[in-house]
Amino acid sequence: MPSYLYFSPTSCGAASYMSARKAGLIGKEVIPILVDLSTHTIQSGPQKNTSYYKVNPKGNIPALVLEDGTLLNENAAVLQRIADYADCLAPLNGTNARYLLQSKLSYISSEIHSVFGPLYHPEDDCQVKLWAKNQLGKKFYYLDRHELVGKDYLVGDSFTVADAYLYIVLSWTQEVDLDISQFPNVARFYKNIGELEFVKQAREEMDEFES
Ligand SMILES: N[C@@H](CCC(=O)N[C@@H](CS)C(=O)NCC(=O)O)C(=O)O
Repeated sequence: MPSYLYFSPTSCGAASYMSARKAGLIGKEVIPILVDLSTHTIQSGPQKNTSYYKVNPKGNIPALVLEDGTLLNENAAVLQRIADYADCLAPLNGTNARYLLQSKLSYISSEIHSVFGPLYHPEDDCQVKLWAKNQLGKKFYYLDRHELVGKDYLVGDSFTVADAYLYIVLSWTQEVDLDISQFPNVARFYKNIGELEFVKQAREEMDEFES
């Protein structure tokens, strides 16, 4: 039995799709299902045109409905579940490197991803937006000076689900007019991940899903 990944192409759920593509899981262990986040409606598969809230009462993406029907959500957990279907996207469970991966996933989720929220809400106060941009600047500075110095990946020397997650949240900087060129290691990381063949392939597939 496969699991079902609910995603949309530009949301954080795209990190799960990219990771599943990298590991060759798409269409096998992982069946992707497109969701329109503006209406919370499922856009593909047998549940097409039904409310996404019936699958995930939180209404957010990503969600992974596992083989036994269990609903798993929150990026940090979903990404690790996907990694564990393969053996190339995360260090082994129980190792220090795996705990390090969990710490990076939590950092991206709580310190970076969540701060983008106000920047996507036109009705939010300018002061709040300014605060969000300042906060993100501080986080990118930290990544630039500490996490990504001379490194291509966040954990170890190969691509993990943490890289997929960071890549997707960095892609939002263009949409909210945040310049990352002042953080050269962050900008290099974003460019290099974007040039990986499976990332390009995943992006094309996700866009085709939409049309
Ligand atoms: N805490 C959640 C946040 C997920 C989240 O914010 N997803 C956004 C897309 S990037 C979403 O689905 N927004 C629409 C909504 O919440 O209704 C996680 O880490 O997975």
